[in-house]
Amino acid sequence: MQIPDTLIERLRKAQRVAVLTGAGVSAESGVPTFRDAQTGLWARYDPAELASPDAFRANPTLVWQWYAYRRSLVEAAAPNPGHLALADLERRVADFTLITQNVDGLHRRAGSQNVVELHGNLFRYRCFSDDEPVELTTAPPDAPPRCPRCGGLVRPDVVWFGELLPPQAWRTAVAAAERCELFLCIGTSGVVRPAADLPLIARSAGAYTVEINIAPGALDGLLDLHLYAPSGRLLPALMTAAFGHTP
Ligand code: BV8
Repeated sequence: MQIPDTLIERLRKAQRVAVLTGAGVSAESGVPTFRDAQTGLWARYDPAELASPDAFRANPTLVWQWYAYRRSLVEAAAPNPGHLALADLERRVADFTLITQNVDGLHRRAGSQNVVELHGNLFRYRCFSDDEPVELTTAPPDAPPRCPRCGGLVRPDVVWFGELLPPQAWRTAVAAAERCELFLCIGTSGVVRPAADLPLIARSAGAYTVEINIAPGALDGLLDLHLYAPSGRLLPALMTAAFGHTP
């Protein structure tokens, strides 16, 4: 695949890099993307309907089982070469921030250290009533457990539609977008706000912005460069071109 020399040179010289990833970077690990057609018994549900406080209030067992199903998919998955390339890039860049919309934890499993999880994590839990964290050694598959403090329902520690992003995570992400010289936007449809604003914040602050995706989406034409190839192939190729070696 043809990677423009300008990107290779910019990456090789970059001191301040920010990356935003979406579900597309986990696709080659076998984890369905958020807007892939759902399969099996979940085929008839719209993820955006299930990923909401109203859905959990209306049917906590159904929503809990959907997240248990997604945890099982992630537990069966492994980081792919795209995740590994980003962990390698972090070790090579002085000021590197990996911002993810993903809740699957695969960047950390790949070795990324400084990961900003904008939308939470499937493997963390909190009480739906008092909003405090709840430690679970294992998550029961069938129904949400009860909070040991107040007896409220336990929910996954993810950000649902209509909910605020974790304020510290959002501040960290915006600061990284505003100070970086190179912003890579990888594997996201660019439809969910405020995450999708980050590449535009970076560009308006003077960064060179790049989209890596398999198809044009909502960000098409808005960034400096759009490269269309699977991230699990393109990212290792980019690292090899820029640094001559990948793990
Ligand atoms: C907020 C966690 C302030 C849960 C997710 C009305 C009321 C309230 C809010 C709104 C409203 N109208 C609009 C909003 C804002 C709303 C929003 O943006 N809605 C959109 C849909 C219009 N946002 C919010 O609600 C946010 N909060 O605004 O708070 C507020 C509060 C109250 C009132 C007003 C405002 C919270 C958003 C977070 C929602 N939670 N996830 C869970 O995962 O279950 S978002 C969900 O979409 C995903 O989890 C993911 O995080 C996010 C983005 O999806 P992508 O990662 O991009 O995945 P997708 O499947 O879409 O695309 C995959 C891409 O990969 C594709 O482009 C594909 O081509 C590409 N790809 C595939 N394979 C590959 C590849 N690329 C490269 N290589 C490959 N191999």
